[in-house]
Amino acid sequence: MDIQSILKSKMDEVSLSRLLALKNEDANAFVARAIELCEPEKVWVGTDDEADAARCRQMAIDNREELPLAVPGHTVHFDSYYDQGRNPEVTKYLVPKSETLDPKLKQIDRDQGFAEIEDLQRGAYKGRTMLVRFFCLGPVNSVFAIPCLQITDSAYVTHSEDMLYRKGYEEFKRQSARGPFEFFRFRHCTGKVTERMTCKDIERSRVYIDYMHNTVYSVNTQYAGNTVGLKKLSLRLAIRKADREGWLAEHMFIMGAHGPGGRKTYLCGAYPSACGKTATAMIPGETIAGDDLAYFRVIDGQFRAVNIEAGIFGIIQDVNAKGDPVIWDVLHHPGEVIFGNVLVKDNKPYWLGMGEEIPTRGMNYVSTDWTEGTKGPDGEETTPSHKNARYTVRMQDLKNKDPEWDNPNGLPIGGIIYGGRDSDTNVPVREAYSWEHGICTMGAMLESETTAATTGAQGVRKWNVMSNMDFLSMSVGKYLRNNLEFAAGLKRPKVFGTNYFLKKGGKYLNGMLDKAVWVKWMERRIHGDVEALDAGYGLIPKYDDLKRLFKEVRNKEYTEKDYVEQFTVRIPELLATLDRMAKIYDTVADTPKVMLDEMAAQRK
Ligand code: SPV
Ligand code: MN
Repeated sequence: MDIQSILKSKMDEVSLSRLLALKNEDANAFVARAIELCEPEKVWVGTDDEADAARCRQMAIDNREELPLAVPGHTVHFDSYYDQGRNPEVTKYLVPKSETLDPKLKQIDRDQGFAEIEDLQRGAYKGRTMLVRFFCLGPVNSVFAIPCLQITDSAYVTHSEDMLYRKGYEEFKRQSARGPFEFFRFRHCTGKVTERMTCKDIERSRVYIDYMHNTVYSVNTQYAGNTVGLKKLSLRLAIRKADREGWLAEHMFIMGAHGPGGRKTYLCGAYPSACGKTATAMIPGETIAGDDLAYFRVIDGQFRAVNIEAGIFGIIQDVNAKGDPVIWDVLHHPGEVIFGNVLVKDNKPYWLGMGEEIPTRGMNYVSTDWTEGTKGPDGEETTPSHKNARYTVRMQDLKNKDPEWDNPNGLPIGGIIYGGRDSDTNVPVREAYSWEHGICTMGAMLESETTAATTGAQGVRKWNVMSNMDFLSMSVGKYLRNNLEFAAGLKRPKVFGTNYFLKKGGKYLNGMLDKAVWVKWMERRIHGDVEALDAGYGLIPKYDDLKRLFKEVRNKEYTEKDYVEQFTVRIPELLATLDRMAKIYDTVADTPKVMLDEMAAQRK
């Protein structure tokens, strides 16, 4: 059958005319192929109309992918017990025979992988409605904008995208009218489900990335990090596109840090999952422009970044009234919120660290009738809410959103932060001597003790370049070189390293909100308001400045003892880090020379 006939066979007049109005043959072909392969009962095409978003949300409720909660607008979604985080084990790049990909990246021969994914997706939409939606990474009508086509049988996926991204149907049309353009495309199939609407065929879960064709296929998956095309699936494609076009795609938040006299300085921050990234972007008193994904471009000679998302898919554990008042508020008032993998009792969501008593019985990621002590299907201990339980909210609903967060030209960036998680090595905050020093010894040497945000063992120290390691779609060396060379000759942001997780005798040395002080210090440093001490591996704050800032920001006495405990330069541990990194970069085929030089200088 030709493409038009395939489309006509499953679409009503409205959907067909919506798709054809785009005048994009590439899009038509991608939709037709999904119909042929996945065999949906029918196909529905959405536009930017709010009614279409509402329809997807209602569909998610009608098919029980989401259950309504007591507060109007709130729903809960459960993922399979085995699909509670990104799954690097089954996420692979499809590599054509003509290319060699860095062996550090999970990969499979393109022909073999493509055949496998087609097999797994064949007939996967039988008896279901195939949803076709258009969204946009970055603001529409902007140099940053990348239109995206999402195909899925999960209304929850499209509902999440409606909350997390800008609509892209009109943008798609606009760009189609100008001639051929690149768009990202995603084909997701939930696969077989249990009566709880959670994935059954976990053994056959796959996420395959075809970067040669700007396409990602995902099957037998439902956790948003594995299914929502525009989130981490798109990041892998964007890193490639950025490489071709001379910009950067980063796993970073963007925040406005407020200084004296009404001054505001934008900071970006890369932190591995569950290392305080969203919490930093949400620091009370500052403004948030984005919490997860940023694209960098040089515009009019300025280093600028944009939040390519329009919402937050945040970790809910430890969100409480005291530490995160803004999110707490959104999570307790009528309005659209999706809770993921929390505990539900009497239609009310509960999670670990919420600062309230949590029921010992309820519905959660393990069972519809979970009780304390219930073991998981794998015999493991379970918790009332999963450690990677999440909330999905819109930027527009946040009281502390930066007024400029949606600026189509992005925001000028004054500082970049690389934040790891270690209990015994790095000081809470330090500043790089130069862009190169920061990229190499803070970004490229970023390590973190693993958390629940990805499947696998927790608490293991893991190397995570710029916190982007899971999403690198090219060699580590090339990615580093792109960062090193970006905005050369221009005024670049200052680079900082943070660590909120130093411990002594098993206890954290810093309070949850001490990060507010480090942010103020970085803001002051960017403008040269305060001096710093040379710690040999970067510049660290002077005691008097911190004492004053702790008083100002936290109304807290900061003693010399606190300072000495936190800012002691731990030379044996730092040398051990360099030893680990020397070993790692020895195995990177294309380590830039600058990286080796910076490591040697650091050791000295
Ligand atoms: C993260 O874990 O970094 C997230 C959530 O932002 S996920 O979509 O799983 O990547
Ligand atoms: Mn993330």
